[in-house]
Amino acid sequence: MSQQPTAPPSSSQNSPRMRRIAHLDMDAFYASVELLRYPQLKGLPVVIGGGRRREDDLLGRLRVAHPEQEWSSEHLHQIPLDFFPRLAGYTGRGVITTATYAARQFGIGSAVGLMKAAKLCPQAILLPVDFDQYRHYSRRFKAIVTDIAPLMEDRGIDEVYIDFTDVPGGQREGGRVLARLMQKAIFDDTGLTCSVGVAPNKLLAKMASEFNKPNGISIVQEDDLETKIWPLACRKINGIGPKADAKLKSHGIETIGQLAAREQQWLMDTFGERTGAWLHAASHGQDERPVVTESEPVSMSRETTFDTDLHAVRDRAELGAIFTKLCEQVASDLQRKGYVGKTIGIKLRFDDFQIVTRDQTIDHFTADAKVIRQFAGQCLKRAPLQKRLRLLGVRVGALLKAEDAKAGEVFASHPPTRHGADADDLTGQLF
Ligand code: DCP
Ligand code: MG
Repeated sequence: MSQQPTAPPSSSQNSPRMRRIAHLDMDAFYASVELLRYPQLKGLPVVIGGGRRREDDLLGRLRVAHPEQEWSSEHLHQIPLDFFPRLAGYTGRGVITTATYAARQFGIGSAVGLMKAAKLCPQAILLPVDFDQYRHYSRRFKAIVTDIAPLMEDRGIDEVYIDFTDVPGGQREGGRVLARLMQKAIFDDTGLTCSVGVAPNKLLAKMASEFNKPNGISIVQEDDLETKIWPLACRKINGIGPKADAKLKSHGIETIGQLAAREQQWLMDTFGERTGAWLHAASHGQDERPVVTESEPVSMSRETTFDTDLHAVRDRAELGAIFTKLCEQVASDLQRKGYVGKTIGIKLRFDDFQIVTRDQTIDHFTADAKVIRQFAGQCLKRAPLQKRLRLLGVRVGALLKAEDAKAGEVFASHPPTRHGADADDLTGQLF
C-alpha cells in the first residue's frame, strides 16, 4: 500500500543534488555596448580604445559635416558610416580594450596596440571608451542574473559566477535551461549577448563559457574531462599565467592532459607544495571554491574629475551643479541598492594633487539627495578652497540596509530644518 506524502519531501530527503556552477561572460562587452548606440556598425570590424568619449565634440563635428540634418544624442544611429574614424593611419600609444568578433578575424583584440592593429585591419572603426556606459550595463545584467538566481559572485565588469545548484530548473539539462533563460532575459532587457558555461565547479565553468562564444552555452559534466578539458592549453586554467605557462612548457607540458599525467609529487617538487597540489587538482577538474556573494558595502560614493580645473569662487555655478548631481547620484545608488547611511563626506583633489576629505556623522540614516547635499555642503565649508579643484567626490558611509533602519525608526527622508546656517562669503551661495 502506498503512502500519501503529507508534505513535499525536503531536499535533504532527495538524492543529493549535483553541484552546478555557471560562469557568465558578456560577449565583446565594451564593443557590444557601443553597438547599442551605433547599430549601423553591426557586423563591421570595430575596436574600442584610445581616448575618452566626448559626445559634444562628436555632435559638433557632425553639425559641421552634415548641416542638412539635425544632430543630437538621439540621432547617433543615423551617423553615416563614412563619418566614423578608421584605424588607418593611427599613430599613438593606445591599446585596444576590446574588438568586435568581425574585427577579431583580422587577428586583433584586447591589449593589442592600436598602431599594430591599424596595419592588420586599417578599415576597422575606432571608438573611444565610455566607462560610465559600460558600468551602467554591467549593473543591469547583474541585476537580471540575481533576479533569477540570487547566489552570484561578481568577478568584474562583464563576468559573474552563479550557483545553479538549488535554483529551480538549475539542474535541467545540466543547467542549459536556466542558462538559456538568463541569456534571453539579459538580451530582452539590454540587447546584449553573453556566453555561459555550466559545470561542477568555478574552474571548469570558466573554461566552458569560452567554448561557444559568442552567444553560446556549454555544459561540462565530470566525465567530460578527458574529451573537453584535457586537450586544452594549460593557459586556459584560470590562474596559470604566462610565467607559469612558460615553466610548464620548459618541462614539455603544453596541455592540461599532459599536466594531469604528471605525478602530484613531481609537480610539488618542481613548483612548490601549494602550487603543485593546486596544479594537480586543477588538471583533474577539481575545485571546491564556493560562489561568494557580494559582501555588504561599507560606503557608497561618486566622484568626478573635471575636464579643466575649477575654482570654488570663479566657477561657483558649475561646481554647484556638479556637486548637486553627485549627491543625487549617491542618493540614487543608495536607494537602488536599498541602503541608508549616516556619515556624509566629501573628497577634494586640488590641482597640485593634494587630497582633502571631510565628513560628518548625522543623527539619522538617510538616502535622500537633499539631506546628503546639505551635510556634504557643510563639510565643504570646513575644507580649504583657495586652490583650484581637479576632483570632487561625495560619500555616504556607516551604511545600513534600509529595511533594518526603518525597523529601528531612525530613517529620515526629509532634510531637517537648518538651525542658524552660517553661510560664509566663499561658499555660502554655492553650497
Ligand atoms: N578589457 C580591457 N582590457 C583588456 C581586456 C578586457 O579593457 N586587456 C575590457 C574590455 C572588455 C571587457 O574588459 O570588453 C571584458 O573583457 P573580456 O575578456 O570578457 O572580453 P570581451 O567581453 O570584450 O570579449 P569576449 O566576448 O571574448 O568575452
Ligand atoms: Mg566578455
